[in-house]
Amino acid sequence: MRIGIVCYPTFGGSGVVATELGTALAAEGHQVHFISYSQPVRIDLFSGNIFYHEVSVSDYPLFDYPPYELVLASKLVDVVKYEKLDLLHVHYAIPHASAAYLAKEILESQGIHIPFITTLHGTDITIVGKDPSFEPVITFAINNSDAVTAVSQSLKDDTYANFPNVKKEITVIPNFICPDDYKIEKKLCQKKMYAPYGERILIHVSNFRKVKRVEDVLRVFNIVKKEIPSKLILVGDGPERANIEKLCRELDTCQDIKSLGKIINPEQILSVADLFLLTSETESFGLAALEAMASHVPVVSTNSGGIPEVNIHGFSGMMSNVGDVEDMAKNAIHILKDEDTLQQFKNNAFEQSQKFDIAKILPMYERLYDKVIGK
Ligand code: GMT
Repeated sequence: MRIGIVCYPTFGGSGVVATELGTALAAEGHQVHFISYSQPVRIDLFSGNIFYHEVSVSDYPLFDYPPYELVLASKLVDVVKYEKLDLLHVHYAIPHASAAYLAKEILESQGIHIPFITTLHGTDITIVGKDPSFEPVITFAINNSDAVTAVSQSLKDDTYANFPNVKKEITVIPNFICPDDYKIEKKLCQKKMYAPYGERILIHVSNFRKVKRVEDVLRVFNIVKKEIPSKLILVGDGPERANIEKLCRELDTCQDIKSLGKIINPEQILSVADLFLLTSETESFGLAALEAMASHVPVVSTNSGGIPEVNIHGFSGMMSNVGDVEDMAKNAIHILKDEDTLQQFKNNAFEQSQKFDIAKILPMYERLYDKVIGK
């Protein structure tokens, strides 16, 4: 099959999922064409079946807001026609779904039929999508997709709740991990570098947006480290970074926190961690938590959105209400307090992550592709 994948190229979860999915499809023998405004960080163009088409946005002075959606639609028309694609799979509704719809209509007028699938990832529905000014376009694009998927049951429910005029059937296809990526050697010397006296290592990976409540990560850590000698590693970057630096000074915890910035493949650093903290206000799935679990790292998280579909309370980690830093710290201390408990949680976290093995998830997408192209 010849598949066009439209995604954001950034470090965010939807771009990672799209990239890993495309890579796995290419390994199965499909021809995969990524279409984005910059090359997605994790794609391997040497693998043979993977192609990349860049959308270049014109900076003509008249455009205060460059018309990305229109340029993307034109690019889709071009790539579908000349690469003879069988279908388009767009990740993140805004503006990818409406651009795909426009491309589909243009191609239809030229006698070319191209079905498109929209995968909803989270903030396109829960945060950005709730802005009423987007509602009619998102509703229309979802209803007119040939198929729609959501990465969790919670996101599917949120879509129907936030967009009452969405009538389209939504299929839940959860996010996944590629287990081979996590078969890496634990480097003891690296662990010692971050925790020279055998302290526990807590970790948080995100894009440091408000929705992640990274300040709660610091507050939880501040309580934990008073009970258990520990260090905190922060991976990622984003708009909240300056506030976080300010807070670590206020709490006087900077000497125990290491900020690593953006890392393309976080598996290596996850492999030295003992506990992952995910304090988000809302999270449609929580791919970062799943990646931690695949690295044998249990998760202390909030219980919002789709997180309970990934993190099982008392098994792979523990959950608390959003903002309840005392409870999250209590849970972290419970998991970290002794070797046996920690080892049990680590084993369970890994076991839970294997439910999301790409080998189980990929066929769900392939079946959907067959269905929309009428195989
Ligand atoms: O987490 C973000 O803010 C980025 C966002 C994205 O689209 O890149 O992540 C969303 O999609 C991920 C992949 O499906 C999910 O694992 C994240 O839970 C989801 N983020 C939110 O819902 C806040």
